[in-house]
Amino acid sequence: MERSLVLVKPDGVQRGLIGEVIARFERRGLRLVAAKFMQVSLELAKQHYAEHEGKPFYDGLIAYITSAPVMAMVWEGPNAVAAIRQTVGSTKPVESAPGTIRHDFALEVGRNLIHASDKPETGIREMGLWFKADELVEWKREVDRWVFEG
Ligand code: IDP
Ligand code: MG
Repeated sequence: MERSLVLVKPDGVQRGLIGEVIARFERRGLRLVAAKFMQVSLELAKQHYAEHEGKPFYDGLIAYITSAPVMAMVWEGPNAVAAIRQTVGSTKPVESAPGTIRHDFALEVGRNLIHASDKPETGIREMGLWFKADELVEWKREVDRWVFEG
C-alpha cells in the first residue's frame, strides 16, 4: 500500500475547493490516513520545496504556499502515488488532461491548486515532514474488499 502527501494549496482553499478535491480521492477508492488544516511556516515551505531552490519560480512558490492556509492530507491505496498524480493532472494546468483537477479548476502553473507526491519515496519523505507518526490513522473500511483486490 502506497501513501502520498496531498496539499490543497492556498488558492484551492480560498476558492472553496477542499471538498471537491477530497470527494475525487474518496470516489477513486483511496483511503484517507491524515488531514490537517494549517498555515504553512516558512521553514516547512523551504523543506517541502527544497528540490526547487535556486529555480526562477522558487521565491514565488514559497510566497504562494505560505500566503494562506492549506489543507494537508495523506491518502493511501495500491499505486496511490501514480493514481493521485493522474487524478491531479500535469504541473501546467493547460497541459493537464480533461477531467483532472488541475484541468478542471486551474489555468496557471503558479496557481495549480494542489500538490501530490511524485514518487513513493517522496511520499514517505513528505509525510514525515508534514505529519507526526501519531497523526497517521491506521484503519479499515467495510468497503475495502470491494476496492482493493489483495
Ligand atoms: P508538481 O507540483 O506537479 O510536482 P513541480 O515541478 O514539483 O510540479 O513544481 C512544484 C510547484 O512549483 C508546482 O506545482 C507549481 O506550483 C510551481 N511551479 C513549477 N514550475 C513553475 C513555473 O514555471 N512557474 C511558476 N510556478 C511553478
Ligand atoms: Mg513536485
